[in-house]
Amino acid sequence: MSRDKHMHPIVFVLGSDSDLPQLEGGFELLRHFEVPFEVRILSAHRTPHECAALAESAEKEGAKVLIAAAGMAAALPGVLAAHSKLPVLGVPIGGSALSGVDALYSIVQMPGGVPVAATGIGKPGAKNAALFAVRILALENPDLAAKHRAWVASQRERVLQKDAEVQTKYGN
Ligand code: RP5
Repeated sequence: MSRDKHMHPIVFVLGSDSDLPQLEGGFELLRHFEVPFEVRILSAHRTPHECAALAESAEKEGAKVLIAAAGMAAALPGVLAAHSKLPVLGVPIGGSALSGVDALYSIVQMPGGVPVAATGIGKPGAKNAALFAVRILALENPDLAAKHRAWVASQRERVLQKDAEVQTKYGN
């Protein structure tokens, strides 16, 4: 049986299962958009060969975007980008002695020629990585683009509702 096209379009790779709680918001958004995704735990330092193998096979197996989340000396996004031509989004994980700034600096300081798009640290970064991936997929998926537009509109409505509530409460 051919092994082509058996990965979901979005593949999360986490450096450790201890990173999972910071990614949940991103998973939730992709469930909302009904975009299939999968989650792997592979470390650039602890499982370097498996990381390279996943990145090298991801494109031909159907993945479109790799989201790599890692903390501390966060080499994972860069290693995946070095072994794949897919777009790689890097999410720095917080909670280290340096509060995730270590991971942020590791992820944004890629040498020229090996691109990784870095998000903010932790939970907001995970949500934005998911939304960024949705935007990439929506370029060639009008239904997903429409769902994304509706989600942006609902976000606007939520803020305007809060604005109306505080204006009432504080008698503006
Ligand atoms: C990184 O080291 C992982 O992404 C994680 O954020 C951090 C600590 O990993 P554990 O020691 O909790 O497995 O590679």
